[in-house]
Amino acid sequence: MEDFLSTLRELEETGSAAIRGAGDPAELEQVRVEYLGRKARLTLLLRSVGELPPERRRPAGAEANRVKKRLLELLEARAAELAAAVAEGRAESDATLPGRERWRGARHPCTLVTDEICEIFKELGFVRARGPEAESVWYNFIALNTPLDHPAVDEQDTFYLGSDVVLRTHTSPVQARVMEKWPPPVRILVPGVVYRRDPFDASHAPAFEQIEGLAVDEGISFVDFKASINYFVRRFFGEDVVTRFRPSFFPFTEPSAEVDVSCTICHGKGCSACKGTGWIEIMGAGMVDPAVFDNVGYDSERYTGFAFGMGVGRIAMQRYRIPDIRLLYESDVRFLAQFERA
Ligand code: 2U9
Repeated sequence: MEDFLSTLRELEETGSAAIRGAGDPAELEQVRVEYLGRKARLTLLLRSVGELPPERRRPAGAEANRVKKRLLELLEARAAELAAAVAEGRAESDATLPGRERWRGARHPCTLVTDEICEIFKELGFVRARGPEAESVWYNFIALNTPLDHPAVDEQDTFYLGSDVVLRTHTSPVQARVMEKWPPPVRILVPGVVYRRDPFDASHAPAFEQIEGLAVDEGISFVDFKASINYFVRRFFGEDVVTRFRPSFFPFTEPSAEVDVSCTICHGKGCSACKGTGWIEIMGAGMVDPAVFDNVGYDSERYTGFAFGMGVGRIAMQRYRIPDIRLLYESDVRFLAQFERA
């Protein structure tokens, strides 16, 4: 009996020390097999209780079961400790394994671009404005010097929610609403989703994000317009990037321009990204047409201003070399996590 009890004590001591000393789950499993496995000394000892003299069986069996229960409890506690250490990355690890990446969130590439553009124009005194996506025909077209028989309406005469309510085809109605409500000077940026009856293909989406800007004051000239756009281009694309203004037409600006920047990939030499031209179109812009000022109640003899508009998705595609605009709207979480640096 003494032998039996002293062996039990020894197993309890060495077993609990081995459990405490196990450094990882695999080591702990070895200890479990050694002390509590089918061929472990404790297991054999328990099995041999029946061979003891009858009066010793009950106390010997009780003690052996106590030791077994204690070792099992210690084992369970140590397993939980080791699992927590692995989860927290504290466990001694195999140095050849790749590191565990931290779970990290990210902004959508369109949000990143919108925020960055707003930050740059903030330095020039612009604030963000917002307005409704369901818009009246007046604000979406007519106030912006685009009567309904104007050819520009055809390509934007799109999603009607009623005879006078259209899903806005640009964010420009917000500028008209702001001017109606507030006297000059005004410097606003208007980001937001707009809707057009476009196909959903590699370079078009029927709902897409735009950002537009408007500055109105006494004495704003074409020089202020070009200088402001140049400032933005150099801050956004890089100091060495060159801007080109090409004459164009929009109903709400006169004169109007398409703004190109020298290709950021080939630096103007010509490559597949710029289709060999050395230039990439980034926005439309111009001096606000006086007729628009008249429509919103601004004195068009006294005030002048400039306006511009960009497709945020297109800018994001260039910045991050995204080949297909649909990737921006499919919300594949593996794609979305890639663009924001920690
Ligand atoms: C007011 C007066 C003028 C906003 C402007 C553009 C030129 C333009 C397009 C760029 C790509 C839309 O997303 S896009 O398809 N926009 O080319 N937008 S000037 O001019 C305004 C706006 C409001 C009251």
